Amino acid sequence: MTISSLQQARAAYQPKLPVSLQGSVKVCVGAATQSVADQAKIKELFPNTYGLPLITFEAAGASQAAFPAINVGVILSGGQAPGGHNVISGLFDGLKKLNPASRLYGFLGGPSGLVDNKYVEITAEFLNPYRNTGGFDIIGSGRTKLEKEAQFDTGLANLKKLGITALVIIGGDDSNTNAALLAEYYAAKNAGVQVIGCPKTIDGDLKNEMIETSFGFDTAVKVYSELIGNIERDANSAKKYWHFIKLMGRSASHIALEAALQTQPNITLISEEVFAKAETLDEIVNYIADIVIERSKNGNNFGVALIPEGLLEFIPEIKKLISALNTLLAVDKDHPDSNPVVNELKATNDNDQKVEIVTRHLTIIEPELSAKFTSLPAAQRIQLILERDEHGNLPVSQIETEKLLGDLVKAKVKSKDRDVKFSVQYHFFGYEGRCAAPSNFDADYCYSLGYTASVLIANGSTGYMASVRNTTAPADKWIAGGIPITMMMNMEIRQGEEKPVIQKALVDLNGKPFAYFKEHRDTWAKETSYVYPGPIQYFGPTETCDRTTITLELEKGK
Ligand code: FBP
Repeated sequence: MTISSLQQARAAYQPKLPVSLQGSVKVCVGAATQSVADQAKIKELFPNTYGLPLITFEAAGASQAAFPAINVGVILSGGQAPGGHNVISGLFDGLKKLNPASRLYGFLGGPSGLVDNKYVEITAEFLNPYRNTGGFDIIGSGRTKLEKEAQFDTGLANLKKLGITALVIIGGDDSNTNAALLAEYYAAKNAGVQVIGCPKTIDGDLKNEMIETSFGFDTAVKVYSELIGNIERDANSAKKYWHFIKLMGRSASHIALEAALQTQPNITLISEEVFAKAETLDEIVNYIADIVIERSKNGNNFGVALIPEGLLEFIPEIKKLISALNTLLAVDKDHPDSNPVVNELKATNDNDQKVEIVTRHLTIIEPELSAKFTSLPAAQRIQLILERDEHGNLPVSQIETEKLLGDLVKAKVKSKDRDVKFSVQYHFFGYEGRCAAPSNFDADYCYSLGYTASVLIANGSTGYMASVRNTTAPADKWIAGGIPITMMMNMEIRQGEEKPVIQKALVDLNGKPFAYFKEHRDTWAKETSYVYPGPIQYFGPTETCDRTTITLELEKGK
């Protein structure tokens, strides 16, 4: 493998660990836990893994007791997030420290690797070139949902073949929900396999009191903020374009909010606020158009607007439409050919025909929504009927919300004031940040999470998520331990069925990051208050290189 000079330099970086993990570890067992809601139901569904105690690690004075060699499996699940390779590095180093004869196997291509028995042994030689690098390419990732007993049983048989007694699942809220189901299933069967989760997703929506942030968020937002800053500088230099930038984050607007805090653009839409205020598409367009006109009156025919990719699903009228389309296009995985609408769609490659088929069926069940569907531009209509993923999600990253808004704002501005110049450029930042070389924060955080998982395994824990807290302090003061996954769960309706799931953390409209943004956004809209954060710094003073996100700092009262 040819590697860049930055990669060479980063290969020498030794991620920082909390003091508690630097030598022998003392395991402190805390109080029993409860799920965040629906306690009786979650308890009934997880009789073996409900109510487990919190676990915290402390530095032990005594030397570590001998630990037998074990075999462990690891899976990367879902979208890429910077730092995944370091979780594996931390897990590997932790396991080898406990017993150099322990082995780590990586299942290939995500959860499906476990079911299809596709794996590779992760040796030091194989792992070393991936340390501190971005990407998930060491073993690949995938979005197969591990939720059926048949998958669990096949997986177990494959784990047994390799003598694996513990499995680490690195994923987002859905994947960790499935980790909890797997942990419970194996515990109920006395299968002799522990399951540990790790909190991953650039979206930043897997967080709570015990999980301060999901890994990858820090790096991804820093990459987007660098790019947004560059665009702001271009906008402020040329003074002739508005830039509409869509930012990843399937549902939650944490990325858009953090990027706004880092770069102070003129407009940032926060989906959660749109939903709370039940705003219509027209109201949003009106809000943007008014800012465009006001800036133009001040001689500023330019600006930057950030749009979270999940926005459409948070506009109540469009949410209703998407939900009706989800029902219309739902595919039963056990009977994939049973939906006549989907079969009709599959029979044609012509987009106009596809839209016509959907409109016809929608008119029969929801005539009002059919009218809303028809009112949208053709490109967005076809994007709204794209195939859903295994979790039933609409692939929002493929919907050009920025263009939809751009077209509508153009028309609105013209209707309000014909003399206002409005010329728009479109961008979508998502994939650019997901595989970036992890920031120092993510490199350290991920390594610590992986290392924590190895200690949880040694402790015999199952159904836990690795947790590293106090992350706005220097890394040696971080608090490592384990949180029972059932503690983060509640019951939600998913694809028409009530299911136990990890609560997704959307932007808290009463939280400090949003409050700060709200206090400043009108000034940022009128004035040109851009901040240009520049690229992630890996080498230099700790205040520059180890700083985490503004979101985390505000949440932690820094
Ligand atoms: P995860 O929740 O699996 O981490 O993925 C998040 C994400 O990056 C979203 O921001 C984005 O909408 C989606 O993945 C894109 O998915 P895909 O990689 O399948 O295009």
